[in-house]
Amino acid sequence: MFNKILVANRGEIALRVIRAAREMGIQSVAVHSTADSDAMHVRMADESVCIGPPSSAQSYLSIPSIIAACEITGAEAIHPGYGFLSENAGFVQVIEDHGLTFIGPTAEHIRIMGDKITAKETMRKLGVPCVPGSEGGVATLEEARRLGEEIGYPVIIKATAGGGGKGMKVAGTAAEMERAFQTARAEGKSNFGNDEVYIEKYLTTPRHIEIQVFGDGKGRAVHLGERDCSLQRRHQKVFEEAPGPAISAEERARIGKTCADAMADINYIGAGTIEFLYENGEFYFIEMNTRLQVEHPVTEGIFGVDLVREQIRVASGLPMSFQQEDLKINGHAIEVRINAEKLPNFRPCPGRITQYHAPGGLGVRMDSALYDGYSIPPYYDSLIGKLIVHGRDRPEALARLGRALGELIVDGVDTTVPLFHALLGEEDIQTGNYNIHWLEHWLETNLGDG
Ligand code: MV4
Repeated sequence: MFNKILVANRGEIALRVIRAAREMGIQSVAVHSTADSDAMHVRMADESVCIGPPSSAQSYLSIPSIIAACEITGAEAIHPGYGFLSENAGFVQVIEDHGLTFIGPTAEHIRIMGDKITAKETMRKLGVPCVPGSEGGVATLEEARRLGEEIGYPVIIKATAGGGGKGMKVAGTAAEMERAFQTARAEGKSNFGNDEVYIEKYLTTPRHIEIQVFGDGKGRAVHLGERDCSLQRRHQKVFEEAPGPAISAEERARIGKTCADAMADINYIGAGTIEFLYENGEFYFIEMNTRLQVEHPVTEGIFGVDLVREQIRVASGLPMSFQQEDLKINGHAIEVRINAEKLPNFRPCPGRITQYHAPGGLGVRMDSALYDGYSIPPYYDSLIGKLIVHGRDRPEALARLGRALGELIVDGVDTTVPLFHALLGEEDIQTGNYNIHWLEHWLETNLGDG
């Protein structure tokens, strides 16, 4: 096992990794920008290194600075958290070239899943059900038109390098194909330097269901069920739960085994998430994320396992501490993302926290790097906390969420907390009756957002 690891991230996820390391008797090194000298992750780590000015490009994304911080402190491994360098195959390569260990998947797996055409082709060959569509890339408008007729409208054109909804255009009819095809290509080129696109049947009212997988890199892999992350605004998740309210135990076991077997086949190592659209009882693969996700705590809640601890274990060469038979779901968990944003337009709202009080009690987990008097810098993501509740069943978790939100105090900045109070009053939220379009529709109707 490692003696010391470096955490190449900030905020709540940096604390999450430092906490796992401490429980394992591993020393932690924080890195930070000059804007984060007073940040909680710097205070909580055993050591810290300033790696650059405020801009992410010159600090949390600066590979040479992070490698230098490892060399200065003697850290043997790097945990990337989520975002920043977590899915950067070149970073993994540099880490290995310096004799260090990346706590995450191989550069090759990151590369395969980072290109969506390659990811889909790989998953299809592994027996994972995919959205009907083109086999590989579509190079010409003529081919796109032919496929539109073959698949049947509506179709969606996606940039292979796309992300966050960029480089994705729906063509509802043949008449809309030219514009959708050219726009998706142009967005792929300008945002990701890659104009390759592919085409899929457009599913009109699916849920976003993602399967948590975990591998040891040696041909063993398990699944930890699904999360329903359908409640999103502009491709940002705001509310996530596990298990999914629409997924049966039989469906879970079946798609879960398909995913676990696929990961075993490719010797996947560490945590991964296989994203599906779910409609009319069918799962359709769309993408795989080769990292620990923001919403991993809901899975930890219902399975009672520490995913970061497992990541560190397998990265050091140890086996996973559980097998599939050991993984049993207990109750229900819900996460809400608390952002420093002003409603109704979700405008980022950095500033000084004059008072912070975290909720507590049975079944309540608050992952946050806030403290009284902390100033949220304007340079980074507006996520300031995640409130995760666990109950014996979904109604109990919902009631607990309402109770915990009532205890939470974040003064000095606007937050998304009022949104969650309002959502808890909605019958569709109470019954789990929602899909990927529900929240945007609700926001438009109730806040005039959009
Ligand atoms: C789709 C889709 C419908 N049909 N693919 C959005 C971002 C990217 N991760 C995939 N996305 C979608 N792909 C097909 N074939 C609808 C979406 C989509 C979406 C997916 C998940 C959660 C929220 C969403 C909001 C709008 C569109």
